[in-house]
Amino acid sequence: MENNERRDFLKSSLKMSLGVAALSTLNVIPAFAKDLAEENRQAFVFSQVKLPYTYAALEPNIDALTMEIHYTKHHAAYIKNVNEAIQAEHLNFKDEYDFFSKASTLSAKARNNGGGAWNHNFFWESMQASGLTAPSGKLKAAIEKSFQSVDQFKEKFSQAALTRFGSGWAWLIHNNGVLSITSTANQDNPLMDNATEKGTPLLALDVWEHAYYLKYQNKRNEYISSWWNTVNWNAVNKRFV
Ligand code: MN3
Repeated sequence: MENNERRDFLKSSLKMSLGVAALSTLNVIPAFAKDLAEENRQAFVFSQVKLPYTYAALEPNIDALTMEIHYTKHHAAYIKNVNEAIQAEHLNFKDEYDFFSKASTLSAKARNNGGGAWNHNFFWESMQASGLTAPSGKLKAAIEKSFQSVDQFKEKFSQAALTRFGSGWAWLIHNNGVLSITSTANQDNPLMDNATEKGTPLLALDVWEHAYYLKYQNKRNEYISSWWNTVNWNAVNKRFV
């Protein structure tokens, strides 16, 4: 080894050993690893809730085959696709509220599938096989204040669901305790920053044809009136805090 080579070798060996020593004794984490740790800690992904009843539990209002296809095919696909988008696009949100508050910045894939993922979780948990059959307490009072009566509220909500053109959702929402009814197209929801009417969702109805066509075909009105028999009013009461 010539002198110059030997000097370079010693220099680089010294650098390497100093580097390793610094890492091991001072617990210094390289910047790239720190960024990665930060990303892993914060990355939010959607998950599918366990269906709180069997596929047949909502019969005859919603048939078992529709429930099974809706949950295992449609909803599962939204979950898979939004999580693919989150990974591919390096999206880094704290939670679903953070995700939807930036909906206007999202790709169509992230926005549509994120909406589909969240809306269906909310929808499954808005229904029940048996239990409380009407709103009560604070929610009942707020409904009567905004819509005069529970019946009038149901009528207005049904109209919003019936008149939503094409595919979408009807919603009962509140803003600081004040209730209103709105509807959204596609898989949009009232948590999105660019929603026509924003608010905290209390109740949702899926009026995509996949939600009712096997049993009701083109009779969306019959689906809507039967669906009221499945509403989990205890869950809706609890959401209104
Ligand atoms: Mn659906």
